Amino acid sequence: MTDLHALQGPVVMGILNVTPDSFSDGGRYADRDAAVAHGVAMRADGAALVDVGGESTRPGAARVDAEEESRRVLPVIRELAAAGVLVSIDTTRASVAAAAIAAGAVAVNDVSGGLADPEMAKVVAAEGVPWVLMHWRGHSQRMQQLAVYGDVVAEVRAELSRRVDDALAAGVAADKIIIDPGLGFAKDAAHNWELTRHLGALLSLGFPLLFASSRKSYLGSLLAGPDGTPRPAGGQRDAATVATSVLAVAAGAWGVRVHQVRDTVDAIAVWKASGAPRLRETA
Ligand code: PMM
Repeated sequence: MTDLHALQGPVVMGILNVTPDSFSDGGRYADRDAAVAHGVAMRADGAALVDVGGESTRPGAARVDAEEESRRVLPVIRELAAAGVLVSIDTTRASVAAAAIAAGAVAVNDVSGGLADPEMAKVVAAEGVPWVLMHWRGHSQRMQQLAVYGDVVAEVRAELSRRVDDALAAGVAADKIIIDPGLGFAKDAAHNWELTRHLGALLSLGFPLLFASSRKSYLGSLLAGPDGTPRPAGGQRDAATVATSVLAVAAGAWGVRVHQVRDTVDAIAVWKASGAPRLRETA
């Protein structure tokens, strides 16, 4: 099985949402051929992994059923795998993860960190694939109500630590676990920035960390116009995405998850060439 931890880091994961409604690229890659072509292009741009998702997780998004989710992602995963692209499946459902692995996916990216589906840990343990455990407090419809913290860094760290313990107890190997702070998931802009400033506290759990700021709404707020209108998603938050991704890598993140791969790969090349030390080594 692919050893993601052995990939030459920092790893850039390219986002491929095969959904009609994702917040920044919704609809663009709902067509199978367009989706496959985009995945192949992201690999050519330097993505070590392409993260295929069939259910939008934007705040307030309605859920799709497992059949529809599978119908969207499986043909795309099959074709990308056949083209030699390393694919992760972005799902909270064990049945979709299992089908995606059978179709050629080499890793599971679970925004619920195993909470949404009790079967997920069993599938991941049995398949022996890497598993991204993201910090999560509830599905999209209600997640912004759950953005309440006394100390966001300490609470996210403690909740992620519990997700890791549950994964290990279910038989998932420690060297298959990757953690993710889950920017924007039950977090407001101030929470996202606080977590970005304190990635070291999360890295001290001892696992590789994936950082996923790409085109998120807190960057739209940061870049709001003079009248306070947030900068729209699409390509207009990509420079801010690159900047936050490089900050994360410099702080010790193992990888970053982005829509626009090439600029992030270029920026990481600059960071590497500069010889600037990592503030903390990746676990
Ligand atoms: N964010 C989205 C979807 N999947 N997966 C991980 N591991 N971390 C994230 O922060 C994350 C994710 C949000 O939607 P998008 O696919 O449009 O970025």
